[in-house]
Amino acid sequence: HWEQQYLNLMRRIRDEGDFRGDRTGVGTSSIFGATIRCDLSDGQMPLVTTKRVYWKTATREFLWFLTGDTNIRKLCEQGVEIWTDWPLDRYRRETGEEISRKDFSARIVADDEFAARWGDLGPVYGKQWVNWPVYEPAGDGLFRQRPQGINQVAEVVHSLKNNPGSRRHIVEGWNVAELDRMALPPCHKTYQFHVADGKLSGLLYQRSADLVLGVPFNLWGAALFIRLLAQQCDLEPGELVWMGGDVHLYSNHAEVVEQQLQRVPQGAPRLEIARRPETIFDYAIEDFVVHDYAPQGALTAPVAV
Ligand code: DHF
Ligand code: TMP
Repeated sequence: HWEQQYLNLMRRIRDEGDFRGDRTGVGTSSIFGATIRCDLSDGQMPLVTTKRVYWKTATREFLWFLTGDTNIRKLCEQGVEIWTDWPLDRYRRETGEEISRKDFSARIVADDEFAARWGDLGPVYGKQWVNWPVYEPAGDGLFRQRPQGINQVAEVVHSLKNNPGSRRHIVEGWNVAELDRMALPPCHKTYQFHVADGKLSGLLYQRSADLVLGVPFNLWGAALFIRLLAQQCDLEPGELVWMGGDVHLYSNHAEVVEQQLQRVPQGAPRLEIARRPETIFDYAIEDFVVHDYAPQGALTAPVAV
């Protein structure tokens, strides 16, 4: 079962991980290279049951990626604060102002100019997924940016429908030329899809994985991606293969890790998609219903910025 694989990985990193001070200064135990396989048949989803995971928040984040937006404003408007800490950190560093996260988020929502100035994460996931920039020769050795970039998601829908056997169904976030303008270089950087026997499977390669906080969201997002593509392309959901590069546990999550490792996965949550919109870009949060989700108690952990 996929959640047992998740917990086994957690235990292995706790017991055998290599300790290092990391970029954030918090410190992690880490291993390199791991896989989790999740069966998506019959509506099953990799939704962690050994603690409460806010699947609606993760879904709102995913739908936000599909709009191509990279400003946190639309997330804050919906009460989604999972990206607020990075713009907030920059604001505090550059202005020296002591503002609470709540006040910062409220100001992002209320003030257009403030949101434009401080709310953008740079050309992160959404931008690269649906509007990867393209430069073409403009003569005189100059280059000009095409008004519309490449929509990798639309292209994958097209290739899954018209050439399902292809080995090139890929959505890539790692735009080397733009990494330095991103608040964080993409963690869930590469998605590949595969069709066999009428079933759509997907593989996510995640270069860096916060196993406690990020991965439950990333598993959900990747599975959701497969479900949306499958619905749009008249395929059945197959399997999600998650692959992590540097998979780690932050030192300040040790207590939560101990608690979670004492728990046993319970039940098999299923996702129902209530409507089939015209395109993959037309889903709304109301279209998603989760059945049989009775998570164990919430476990909260601080996020390393
Ligand atoms: N940095 C680090 N150090 N770890 C991350 O997982 C991470 N994830 C990012 C951006 N930077 C990151 C984007 N995704 C949470 C979950 C996912 C996420 C960012 C944050 C999080 O804090 N989850 C809490 C609260 C959820 C909520 O606010 O609803 C959780 O308990 O799941
Ligand atoms: P890094 O860029 O130094 O690798 O730091 C990014 C941290 O955020 C790292 O702990 C991995 C974590 N992360 C996830 O696990 N999932 C995500 O979706 C994101 C954005 C970050």
